[in-house]
Order: sequence, then structure tokens, then C-alpha cells
Amino acid sequence: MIEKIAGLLQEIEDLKAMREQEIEEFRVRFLGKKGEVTRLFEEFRNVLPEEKKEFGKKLNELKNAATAKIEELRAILEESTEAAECSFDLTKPGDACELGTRHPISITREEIISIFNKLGYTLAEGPEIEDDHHVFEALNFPADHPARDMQDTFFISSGANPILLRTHTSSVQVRTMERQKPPVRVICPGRVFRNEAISARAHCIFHQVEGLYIDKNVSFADLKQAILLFVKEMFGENTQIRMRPSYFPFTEPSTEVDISCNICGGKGCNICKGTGWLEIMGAGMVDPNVLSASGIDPKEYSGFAFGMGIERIAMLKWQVRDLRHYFENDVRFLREFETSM
Ligand code: 2U9
Repeated sequence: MIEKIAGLLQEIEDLKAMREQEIEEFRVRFLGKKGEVTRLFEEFRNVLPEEKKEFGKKLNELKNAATAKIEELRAILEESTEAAECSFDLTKPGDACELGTRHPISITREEIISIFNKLGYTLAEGPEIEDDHHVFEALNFPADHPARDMQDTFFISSGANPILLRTHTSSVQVRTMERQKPPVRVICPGRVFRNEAISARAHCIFHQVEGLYIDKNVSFADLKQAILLFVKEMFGENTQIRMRPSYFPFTEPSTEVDISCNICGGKGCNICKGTGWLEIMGAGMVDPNVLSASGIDPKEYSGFAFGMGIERIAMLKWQVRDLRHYFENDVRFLREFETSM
């Protein structure tokens, strides 16, 4: 009997890693209702009293060894299963990597910049948080101009030269003029902020591109030609322009520029509200006061400037009906521009 137990103990010790089913078979064979250990416990009753102590000790040893081995085998199995699950299957096809799309505002901004780059304009950028001097004072805004009101501008501080969120990128051109002697030919894209109620046609944050050209003998004819070249590149060779008189504190004379409707070609449709024309930008000859404020002699130099809202240009290019689409980042809207990458 003792020998039998020793044999079984040896058998247990020799056992190597097993699959789930083999471990279960081993458990049934040793610890099951009709298993080896159970049978030996039954035989224990017939053992001579003087042998009971040694036999009982060996029997418990066998039971403990079988239980411990089962636990050990299960742990080994679990570890190897986990390792197998973690290991890479190099034959599997890779996960598709979904590419994002460029935002229509970025696409439009890059296109506008690239057209003006070809005309010799270089890029200039400046801070979104500005001071009153660069946004209003140097641009000939009178002290009581409504743009200087809290209703129109987000102010950060008050005082002699308040800090505010720029309402146009014209401050970038002011900084360029302060730094650089003419000739100046810059294109200035950027975010601007106005205290407006959000609707389909207005937003408190939007994007502008403004341009400035200062040199000797720059005329209104040069301005007209630059704009005509731009719109033909942007909206097609057959695009016409129309200039209407307007007013801005920083330009004199000032104009608002329309293009012939790129949907109906000027015949009149619901996009151009039957007029055949679409407003795209403002422009004008830089006011002599603006030149002097930044240290440029208006007797020696003249210049033109223009400004446009990127959202508006993109709306006209792709017939976007509601400005809010640009800021909501709904992928169904953004995917419309997938092919424009
Ligand atoms: C300097 C001198 C002059 C920039 C200009 C406009 C006309 C204009 C609007 C178009 C739609 C702003 O986005 S919008 O609301 N802009 O009409 N901007 S001329 O004139 C300057 C700029 C800088 C030093």
C-alpha cells in the first residue's frame, strides 16, 4: 500500500504542462469520487492499527500533492493562454488607418495665400490678443467709433491702451509697417473676434485674410488689377468684378467688391438673390493718416489694402448655407471636402 502511494506521488511529480481537458482527467483520476485517493481512504479502514499513523500521513501527503499539482498545472495553462492572446499574429491584415480631411477653412485659406504668393505677397502673422493702438488707434478709428464699444469688441482690460481680442487682422499690417520700410507687400491670414450673436450668417469667431501693398506710385488701378487677378484664379477665368463705393476708417477711397455670380454666371439665381452679383471683400487706398501713424510718409508712398472673410469665400465656393457648419466639426460636413485634400 505504501509502495502504491509512493508510485502515485512519483507520477504526480513527473507530470508536465497539460491542456485543460487533461488536467480535468487527472483531477478525476486522483481526487474524483472513484479516484485513487478516495479509494485509498476507503482502504484506510482495513489498515492495521499500528500502520494507521504512517499510512494516514502518506495518504494526506498524496492528497495534498495531487491538489497542489492541479493548481500548478492550471496556473501554467492560464499563463501560456494569456501569452498566446498577447502575441501578434503577423499574418493578420493591418487595421485600416482612417485619414482625416482638411477643414474647408484651411483649404480656402491656403488657396488664397498661394494666389497672392504668386503675385509677390509674403505671409505675415501677429497676435490674436492685441492692444487698442494696433487694432483701432493706428488705423484711424475715431475715439467714438462703435467698434470700440463693448458691444462689438471683446475687451480684456481697460485703461489708456486697453488689451482686447483683435476684430480684424489689420493690426498685423500695422505691425509690419512699424517694422519694415516700403515696399511692403504682405498677406495676413488669421482668426478674429467680434461680440456678435451666433447665427447662420454671423459668428463671434471667424477667419480673415487681409492684404497690404505699399510702394511709390501705387494706384487704385493697381488695386483693381490685383483683385481681378485674384478672383479669376479663385472663382474661374470668366469671373467679373464690380466695385461699389464704401467707407472704412483706414482706407480712402474705400470700396466693396462683388464678383459675378459663380452659380448662374450673372443671370440671376437664388444664391445671388436675382442680382447676378455676390459680395466678396472690402478694399481701398490706405488712408494717409494710417501711413503716418506707422512712420511712413504719405507724400512719398501710397498703398492699397483689402480684406475678406474666409468663411464667406468658402461659402461661395461650395455653397455652404450656414456659417455654423464650419465650427461644429460634424464629420458628415467635413467629409464633403475629402476630395479636396
Ligand atoms: C492697414 C490699412 C488698411 C484692410 C481692409 C477691408 C477693406 C474690409 C472686411 C471684409 C469682410 C472685413 O471680414 S470682413 O468683415 N474688410 O472690408 N479691410 S480694406 O485695410 C487695411 C488694413 C491694414 C494698415
